Amino acid sequence: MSQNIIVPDIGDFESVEIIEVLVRVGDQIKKDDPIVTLESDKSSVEVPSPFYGKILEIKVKVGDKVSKGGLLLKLEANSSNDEQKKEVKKDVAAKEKKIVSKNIDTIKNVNRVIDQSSSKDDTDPLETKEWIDSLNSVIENDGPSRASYLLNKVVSKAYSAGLVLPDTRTTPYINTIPTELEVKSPGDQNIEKKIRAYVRWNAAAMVVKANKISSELGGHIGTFASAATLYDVGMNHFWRAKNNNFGGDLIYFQGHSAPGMYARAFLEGRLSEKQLNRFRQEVDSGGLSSYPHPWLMPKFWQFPTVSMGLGPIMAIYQARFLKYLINRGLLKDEGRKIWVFIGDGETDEPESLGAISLAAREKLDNLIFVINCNLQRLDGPVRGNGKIIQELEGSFRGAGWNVLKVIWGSYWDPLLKADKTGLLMKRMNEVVDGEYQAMKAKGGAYVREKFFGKYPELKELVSSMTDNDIWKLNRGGHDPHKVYAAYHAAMQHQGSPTVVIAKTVKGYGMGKSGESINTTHQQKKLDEQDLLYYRDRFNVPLTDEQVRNIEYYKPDENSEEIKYLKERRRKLGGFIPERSSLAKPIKAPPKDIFESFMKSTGDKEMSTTMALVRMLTNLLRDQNVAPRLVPIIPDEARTFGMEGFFRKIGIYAHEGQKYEPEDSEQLSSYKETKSGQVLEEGITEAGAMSSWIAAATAYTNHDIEMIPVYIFYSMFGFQRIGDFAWAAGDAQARGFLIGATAGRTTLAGEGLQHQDGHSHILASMIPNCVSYDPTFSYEMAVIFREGLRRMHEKNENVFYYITAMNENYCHPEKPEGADEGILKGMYLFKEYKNKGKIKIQLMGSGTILREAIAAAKILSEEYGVDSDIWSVTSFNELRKDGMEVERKNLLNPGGKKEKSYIEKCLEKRDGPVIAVTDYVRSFSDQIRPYTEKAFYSLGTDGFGRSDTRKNLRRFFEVDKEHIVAYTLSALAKEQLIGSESAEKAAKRYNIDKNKAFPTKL
Ligand SMILES: Cc1ncc(C[n+]2csc(CCOP(=O)(O)OP(=O)(O)O)c2C)c(N)n1
Ligand SMILES: [Mg+2]
Repeated sequence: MSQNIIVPDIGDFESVEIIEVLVRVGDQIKKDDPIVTLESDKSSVEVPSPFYGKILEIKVKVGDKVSKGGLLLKLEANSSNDEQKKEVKKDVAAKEKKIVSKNIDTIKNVNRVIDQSSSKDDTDPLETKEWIDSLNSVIENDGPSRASYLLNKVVSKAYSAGLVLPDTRTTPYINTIPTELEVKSPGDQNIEKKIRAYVRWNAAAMVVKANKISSELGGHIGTFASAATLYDVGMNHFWRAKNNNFGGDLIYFQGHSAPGMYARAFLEGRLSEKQLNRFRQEVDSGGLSSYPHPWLMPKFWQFPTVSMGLGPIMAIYQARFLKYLINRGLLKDEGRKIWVFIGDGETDEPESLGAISLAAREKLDNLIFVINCNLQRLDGPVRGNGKIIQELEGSFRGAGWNVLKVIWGSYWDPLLKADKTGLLMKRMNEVVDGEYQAMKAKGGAYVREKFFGKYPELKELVSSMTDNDIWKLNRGGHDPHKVYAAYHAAMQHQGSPTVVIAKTVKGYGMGKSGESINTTHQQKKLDEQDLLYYRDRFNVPLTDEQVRNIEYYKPDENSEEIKYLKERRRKLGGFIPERSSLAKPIKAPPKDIFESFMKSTGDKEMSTTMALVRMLTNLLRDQNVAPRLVPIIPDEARTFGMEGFFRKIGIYAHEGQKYEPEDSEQLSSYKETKSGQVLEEGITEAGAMSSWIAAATAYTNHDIEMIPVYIFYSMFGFQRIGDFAWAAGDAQARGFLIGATAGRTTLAGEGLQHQDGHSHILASMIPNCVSYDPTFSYEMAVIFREGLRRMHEKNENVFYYITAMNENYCHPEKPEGADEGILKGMYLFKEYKNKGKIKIQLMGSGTILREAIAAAKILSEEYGVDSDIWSVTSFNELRKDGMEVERKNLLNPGGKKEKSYIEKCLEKRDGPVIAVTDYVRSFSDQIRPYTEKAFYSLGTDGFGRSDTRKNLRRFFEVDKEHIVAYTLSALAKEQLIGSESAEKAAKRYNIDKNKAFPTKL
């Protein structure tokens, strides 16, 4: 049966041009195969076939303009359309499949309800008791589920009766898992205790030793001392390493607890004593990084976390990206987990908690946060007047996380059991963190007096205990049993992310030198007495002499401790942390994908953003590259003309699409799907960047090479997420960052806070970031192609920052032989050499190169000044080359001088340089030292403002008229011409000499 294929609903557009016909008569096509590409003045979009079949007749050609309903082609629909029907059915079935939340009912952990001590509001205590008794009886006789049901019913009734109910974001200040429900650790506690002691000792010794060499080296003891048990239980029982059979759990270590990881690796035989002795001495190779830095220890560290707040958000998006890879069918679901260690002070960073709602929304049950609540940060208490654990519980519960509080250690269990009135729990609730901190600094007698002493009944409760017994009442985060039980529960939990909030003591075991005192964080030097105390505190088998020499302790290879430790890791698949990559390079896409961009666009105007989107669309047709592309957009796809991607490759949504989108009839309909490829992040540059980093490091963390392309307003890029970009460099990310709507005057109407004139300067500071400001689509194509080659075919650890503009203009054909220059940073675009004797070297980048080109014409035709016009695709790359060559020459004063690329380009060229960009002058000024020519730069220094492009370029003095006038003036200054032409030009173009410098306006 013959079918007509017509132009579907393309939104508000009429008469849209066909720029590609992707099929031929006789082709057998499948449903959704693209048949033509349409392009409006802002975006291009492919039209997919609604049917399976053979093409009978094509009714359109490239260049035709079409509107909704226009006939595109005729097709002989074949029987495969039955398959199509099947697919539809499958879709519907998938949508209808109910998502069963396996959320563990937290109520079921409650097995006993304690009547709080009587309050003045309790007008009838007997009645209160009856309520509590009946609840207890339901729990005992009918189980927690029934009790929970009844309570929910009562609560609903209370709400509908208009009662004000208590805030239930937080639970009492006790462990979430009751003692009776704790799963016991299968480990040998004695051996584990010894191992932990050695790790603690070696970590502290390493820091102290380094500071004997020089106190400049620094380091931290107190943080790891507080977290040692939290790490140790994970290392011995939970964290599975990457190996041939398993992808590996990913652990984000708290940055300044790094000494503990080195100390364990030393016991494991992975680091030598010599290496420990080189802690924080990295200049000559073989030293250990202060913190987790994959750039410096590429076989060890995976995640740069020490800039606080970045770890938590990067990990959330990592967990989300892992699910994305699984849902897209690129990775097996092996139940891998992402563990994240965070300090309680670190939760103050907006990035730390900023994305926790996303984690719950996306049901990231592969994510486990462990917050080490030692109640202190660097200067003092985290919440002296409150309780950080309760505050965090409220935030995480509110966001929909599974919260497991590990507050009290086992020594408290009998006391809590004996607390029949609930008074102990009441006291635990009322003490603030400042007091809890002071108690751990001041000893058992102080705790008896200040904590238990407040109520006679509590004083009585501990009357048979010595001060030492009271001192031993431990915190949950130091109790391996409690930590094990919480981690076990976290591993089992499904349907939402888990946070383990553990209470610890900062500087645990350090005694007077730094246990729970405000200066603990800074403690990096322990004197002899402190070290002896530390050794005794953890029973490290070293003699006094060995302690004085600050020797490390490592038992014999055949000792039970070393055998145990290695066996545990063997069982868990290998060592952690360890960084490696088994990813295969991506096969190069065919040349013709980029070929069309090398030709002139004729009269057709387009922006470099459109060119890039077209390039990506072409790449999505290549079977090797297509699945690996990860377009990442923070709610700006329509701004960048990328809405065509929605329908074509889908927006990733772990639950698919539960609704019929408003625009479902349209070609660029908002299509969310479980296997979607686009990461549509919403308005979060930090989140989008975290996704980009996860994708850009997938080659190591998931052994699969991905090509992330994150496109954003260039002003909200490096300026906004600069620290993430730095971390990405450290993590050896590979991918594309696209600063769109770039340039101070190009994004005309948007004004001061949108117009970017400095992102390239920021990008230039990251050593492995390669950046370009191309003008023409062939430049964009050459650069993008080379980026793919270097990063994803040759596996070079660099990442690309490319600015793209929204200004539409015609693009010329690529000049012969320009490729090398495009990539190195500059090439000769055009020469004027027939008019005058005077010459200038005119340089420009981005859209402002076009002003320079126009200025060159005026200079030649009207002033008899010839020019060489250079398209400078990257002042940043030119500077890198200039610096390197200059250094080499300085190091070889007697040797043959090498020439920088800039020198080579300019050596046979006359006249001063005029460089002009849509960025601050320091962008082009970067290359000033590498040429002996007189150098003048024009740029857009100052605050942007909204106006037309023309007016803005006049304001910032980068339009063709100013370029002409300034050039003539520069030539006069160089005594190549008289000053009259410059004066005349200024008058002619109405240049106001009295206008203030734009930075002052
Ligand atoms: C973004 C950032 N700001 C400041 C610091 C400096 N700094 C390092 S550790 C620290 C205190 C950390 O306190 P907390 O998070 O509670 O960790 P703890 O050491 O107590 O486990 C500070 C302020 C940093 N590393 N990163
Ligand atoms: Mg802390």
